Amino acid sequence: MPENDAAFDQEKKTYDDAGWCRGPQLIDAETIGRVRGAVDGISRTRRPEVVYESGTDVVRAVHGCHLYDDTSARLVRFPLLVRLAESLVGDRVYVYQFKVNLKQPHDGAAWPWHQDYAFWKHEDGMADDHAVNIAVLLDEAHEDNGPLLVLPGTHRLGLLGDSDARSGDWRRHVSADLEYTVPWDQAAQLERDHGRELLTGPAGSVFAFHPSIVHSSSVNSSADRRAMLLITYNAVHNAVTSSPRPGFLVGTDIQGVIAAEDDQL
Ligand SMILES: O=C(O)CCC(=O)C(=O)O
Repeated sequence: MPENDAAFDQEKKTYDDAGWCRGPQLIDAETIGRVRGAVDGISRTRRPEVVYESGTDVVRAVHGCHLYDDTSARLVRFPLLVRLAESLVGDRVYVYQFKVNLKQPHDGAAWPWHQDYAFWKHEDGMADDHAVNIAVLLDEAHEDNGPLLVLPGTHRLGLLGDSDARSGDWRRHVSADLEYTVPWDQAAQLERDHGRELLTGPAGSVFAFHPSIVHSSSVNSSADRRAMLLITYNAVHNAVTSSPRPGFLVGTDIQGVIAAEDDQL
């Protein structure tokens, strides 16, 4: 068990109850600037980890950056992020996924209603939803640039929706045409029952959200990019030891991450 559980007591209480929480502090502008620079560089390269909006050359996301980029590799050991993740899952953690969803001005497409754990269970055989998504805003997220929208409390409902139709195509796990979704009418009812929260805030904001929470995000209808970096930390006791999906989508180094001594990138 991590040593510092008590430091995040309030976040853990909110997270257990609502399925999401805000981190206790912002990451400073210089650090965010460095990460943004690294991500911008990666997004200009042609490599399998860079995914485009369907039928365009608009970059939708970059994946697995911690495996080939030093700044991203240091970020996954950032003490605030590792300790928050350890506290929320109650175990040591390793990096299961790393991605940055860029949601470009005007062209950034939506994410339909879904639960992340549906992908991880059905595609990778993850035993339980004992993982956590830590989101770091690299740009401000506001109402018009497609912020993440979560339905509080829905992480306790188990997996919803249909899991029969499997394409075996990992692109359908990262595109606007998602493989496992929660039907819109069911999501609309859940929204009436549970309410909704938009994860908005300045660049440097940190959020955590649960693998089973129902969430979505709309198109970017503004002139402002909305880059959101997501590190999924999985509990070491819940490690996925083999998956048919590429290594940049499913982490294979299942040793627990050791938090850095300080928060210098
Ligand atoms: O970037 C977003 O707005 C949504 C991301 C998301 O839901 C996901 O990556 O599972």
